[in-house]
Amino acid sequence: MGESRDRLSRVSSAFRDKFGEDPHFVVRAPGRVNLIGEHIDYHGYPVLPMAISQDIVMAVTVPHDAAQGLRLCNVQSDRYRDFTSSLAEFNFNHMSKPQWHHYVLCGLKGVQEQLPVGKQLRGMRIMVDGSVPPNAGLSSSSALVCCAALAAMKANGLDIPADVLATICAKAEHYIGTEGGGMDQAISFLAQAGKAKLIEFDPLRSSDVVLPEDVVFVVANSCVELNKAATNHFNTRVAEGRIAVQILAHIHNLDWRTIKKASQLQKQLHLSLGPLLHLVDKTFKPEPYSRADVCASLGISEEELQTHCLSASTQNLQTFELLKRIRHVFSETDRVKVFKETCEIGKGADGKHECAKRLGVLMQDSHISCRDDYECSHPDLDDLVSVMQRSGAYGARLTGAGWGGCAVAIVPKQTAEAFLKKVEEDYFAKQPQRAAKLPEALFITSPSDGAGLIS
Ligand code: ADP
Ligand code: NG1
Repeated sequence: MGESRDRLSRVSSAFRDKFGEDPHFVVRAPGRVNLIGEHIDYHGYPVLPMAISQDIVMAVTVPHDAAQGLRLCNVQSDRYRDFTSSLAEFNFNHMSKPQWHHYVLCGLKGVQEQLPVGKQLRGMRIMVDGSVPPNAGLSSSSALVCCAALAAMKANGLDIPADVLATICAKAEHYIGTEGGGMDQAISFLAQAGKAKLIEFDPLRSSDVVLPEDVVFVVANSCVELNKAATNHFNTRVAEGRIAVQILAHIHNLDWRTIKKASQLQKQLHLSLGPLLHLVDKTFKPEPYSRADVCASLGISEEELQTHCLSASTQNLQTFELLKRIRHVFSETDRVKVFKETCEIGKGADGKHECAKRLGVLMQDSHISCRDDYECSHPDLDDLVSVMQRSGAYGARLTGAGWGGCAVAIVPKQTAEAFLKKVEEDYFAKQPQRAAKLPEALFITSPSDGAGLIS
């Protein structure tokens, strides 16, 4: 509570220093930690995140002069430079590496698209203050997009329901170029203090997941940063998954050109996850597929491969891992299902320890699948997960997109302090640049509230 008051007063005072007036309102949107269900939201499958207390806050005024555009500033002005723009058009060109203001523009454009044709967003002065570690898998980017959308909604007197805003923001963040799912924006808007959520898609909905009382979740940053929009790793995985789904659809005489997600395929095949996994093992060879292999499997030309299977950023891929990627998608989906069921059974049961142990095993298996099948880990992150496991966690796994960033561990409450000390010694103290990032890089987290107006 004290901390959020400090943040409010910090952003308000930075706003006054910059613009010489008080902000009209302050909004916040939280980051998240995903407990389980990685890289499956864009296949339409449920995920199980919770919001964290780290967030993006924006202090905002709406000038009377309608001609005023956007003036965007950041408390960390040395890292995130001031940006000024008209709101008549949104420029996402030249984004080989997106700048921070592009994420804000995504949120604004998402709301702009809700206005009647010809109507423009009102100008805004915005001061941003963020506490979500950037490029760490805790969704700082979506917190920024969601916070900007919320600011635009308030500034324009609109009243858009949280689930609609979440969908708007998920779509708008695609302007950055990463073809993510909707998990981050959904939990940022739909989170409730004290509750982890099962987020389901098509249509978007959320339900509470009661976590065991005698555990805590600990987040640790591997201190390896990756800006996912600056590499092609993420979209390559999306393309590989899509192609695997399309080949399975083609083999079963479905209209494969209209099927893009594993969940669509599953619905049309009427199969449960076990038989689907069996089918995957039977269908795909372990070696990477060449473009010619994919064309032959689908009975299409190179041109059709480009139109029906590849996105703008994946047109030039030469090889595709299909078996491992789609095996991860189905096995991870199954783990989410079992995780949720285990939490339900664990509620009020005597075997609480057993429940936490089972959740730990699922998290551990999820990490192995991300590391070996989805290949979205990093050696330092693997090391951190092993350290967490050895330090007394029931289980640990990378969280978020991966290739660096954070791990999350489920830890007995009683031994949490000893756990933190051991992880500090065995991971952070080993390298000065890691030690310098403490305490922000290692913390116990509990589910925080979703995005909203805070002043
Ligand atoms: P994440 O896993 O944190 O979402 P991304 O690579 O998707 O990582 O996005 C991180 C980007 O979000 C940063 O490079 C930066 O452009 C932007 N960002 C994050 N936090 C802030 C902040 N406090 N202020 C301004 N921009 C931020
Ligand atoms: P982060 O960790 O914020 O980069 C990304 C995607 C999610 C999801 C996860 C992997 C975006 C905005 N977010 O999250 O939708 O696919 O990776 O589970 O693209």
